[in-house]
Amino acid sequence: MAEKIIILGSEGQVGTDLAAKLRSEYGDSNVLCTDIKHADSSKTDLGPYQELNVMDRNALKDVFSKHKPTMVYHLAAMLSATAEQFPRKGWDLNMEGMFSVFDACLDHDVKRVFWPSSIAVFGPTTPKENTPQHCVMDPNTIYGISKLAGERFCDYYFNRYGLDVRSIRYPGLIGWKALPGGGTTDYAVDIFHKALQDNKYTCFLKSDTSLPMMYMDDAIKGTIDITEAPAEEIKIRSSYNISGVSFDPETLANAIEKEMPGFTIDYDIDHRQKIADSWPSSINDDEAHSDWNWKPEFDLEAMVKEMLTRLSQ
Ligand code: AKB
Repeated sequence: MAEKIIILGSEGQVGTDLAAKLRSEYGDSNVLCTDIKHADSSKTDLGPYQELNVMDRNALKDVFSKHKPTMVYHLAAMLSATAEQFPRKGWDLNMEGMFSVFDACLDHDVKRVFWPSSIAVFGPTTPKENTPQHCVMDPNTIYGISKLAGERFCDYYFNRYGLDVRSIRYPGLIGWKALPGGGTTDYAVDIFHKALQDNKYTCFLKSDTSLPMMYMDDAIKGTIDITEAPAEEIKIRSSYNISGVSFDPETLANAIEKEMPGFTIDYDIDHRQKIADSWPSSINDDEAHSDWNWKPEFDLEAMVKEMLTRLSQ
């Protein structure tokens, strides 16, 4: 049977790249993109699109009844920095959105669901370097708390109701097709835009704040690979650590400067520093390697070259 896919939150940073990749693999008409945002014809001309709020259970029911998805990618969420400004709204969207989507999947016999977690599930007393899959997790942001609770519900829905949820803990994601919105790692995308516009960048994190990051192509590959892997390979039913590259703003700025001589960075630290300080600086992803063959392709140099080339086109 042909796969029918629904992406919830398709207008976001991950959704934009994921939609393009899934449509090229499965055909435009087999991938329905949905988002709370109104999309203009530059998006709706690319394939089926529907405005949809994931918290609206009746609307979800209508869309699922009509399109009969076999796979669902649920990406709609509020990221770390915005959720700290609106904690209650962040919690409601991230949790209630997840429940309404998981329940709709159960009601409509959806074969598989992808739900993204984040490195934000870790906290200040988590081992910072090479953070293992299983360790102390004490997130102190509302986003991290909602993601850790969400992971427990992935495991619960799988064991209690048999819902085949797949999940990975995204690090900061760096891509050129869409801007991130409201995250702590957003500087690592913004810096490329400002480098090309002004040849300088003012960073809101300290120069030596090392965080786990990943080029978007690797993240999309990981997302699709885990969702399509045979069920017996998925041994962790909460969420998998995955790792790409780890770097701090100064190292990234140096790598950009190599490609764009004269590029400079300065620093104006804000509230996001506190969030970054509570997260790991690098991630151990041995379980993802051995269970479903995860392997990233982009290192820092390749990513910088690709970002600058794509954005200047
Ligand atoms: C954020 O910064 O909030 C996200 C994330 C690491 O999940 N990019």
